[in-house]
Amino acid sequence: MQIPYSQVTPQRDYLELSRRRFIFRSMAAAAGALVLPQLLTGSGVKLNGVVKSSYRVDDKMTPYDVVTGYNNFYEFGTSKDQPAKLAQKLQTSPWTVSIEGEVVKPRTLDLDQVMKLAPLEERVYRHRCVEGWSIVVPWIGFSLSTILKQVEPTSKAKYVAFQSSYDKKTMLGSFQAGIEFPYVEGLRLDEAMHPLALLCVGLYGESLPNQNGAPLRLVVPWKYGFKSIKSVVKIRFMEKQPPTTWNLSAPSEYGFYSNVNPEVDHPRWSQAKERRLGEFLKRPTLKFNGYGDQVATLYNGMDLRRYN
Ligand SMILES: Nc1nc2c(c(=O)[nH]1)N[C@H]1C(S)=C(S)[C@@H](COP(=O)(O)O)O[C@H]1N2
Ligand SMILES: [Mo]
Repeated sequence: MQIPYSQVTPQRDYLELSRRRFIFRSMAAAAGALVLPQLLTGSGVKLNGVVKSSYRVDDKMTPYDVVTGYNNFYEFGTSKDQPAKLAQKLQTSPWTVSIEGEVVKPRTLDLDQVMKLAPLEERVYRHRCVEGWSIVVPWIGFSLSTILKQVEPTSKAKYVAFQSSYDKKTMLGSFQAGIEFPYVEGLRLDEAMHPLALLCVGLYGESLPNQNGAPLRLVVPWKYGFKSIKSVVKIRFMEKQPPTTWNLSAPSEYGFYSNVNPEVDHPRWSQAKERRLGEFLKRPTLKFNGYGDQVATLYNGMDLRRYN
């Protein structure tokens, strides 16, 4: 067993967390080697060689138990506490992701190949959900552009579409969830190539827990949370703007771009403020979730009310 963790973590919360989990795992180990592999399947495997990125906000990080216990993952339930339990059914190994469409060299990579594409970085990002809550998470991964460059997009490629895994035996049906499956998302090519767009394989020093989108997800920190698609199996370069799940389900409420914007209200509620999970008072929402210095130029000349 690889404990204790880790060189990647000075923060006090973080050390307390690893201490508690060390005790838990030692107890689990004592309870018998047969139990342990199950406990470690799909989540909780320490990631080695993670380097700290300079992409980190100073905000206090949201505790691990909140990040992994309050989730949107409609395939495994429409309430926030269900994915932590029900996503344990997600089979994360073997896992492959295929990259196709308007490309010179389509490829299918397994998870080991993905993990070897670039050094893993820890990036502490703000994450804003359209429903008004936000969290701060030490994600692990590398820029999405790294994997996109593997296949040589053609000159026709203008957008990138993403698709989540779907297995009707272990996940909700579309009717129960109220949205169509498989979950799909998309970015314009320049958004997808922006260094802040993260291909994410872990959080808090470890591989992604299933409920957070194991084994591979996007994190697009300047957009509302639903753009950060989980458990990705397919990436497709396209000439036309691809459909996206929440836009298909309620086009008047969720646009393709969905940049965090306190000035543009959701038709049924204001987007001006947010509640950081764990805090009592609401705080003002920042345009582009605070990443405007880095991403605003992507949208020069665009009316962000129209392209919301
Ligand atoms: N496949 C899939 N991806 C998804 C979702 C989902 O229901 N299914 N929910 C989205 C929403 S609305 C949010 S806020 C984030 C939540 O990520 P987290 O649970 O890691 O905080 O995942 C996004 N990605
Ligand atoms: Mo969300």
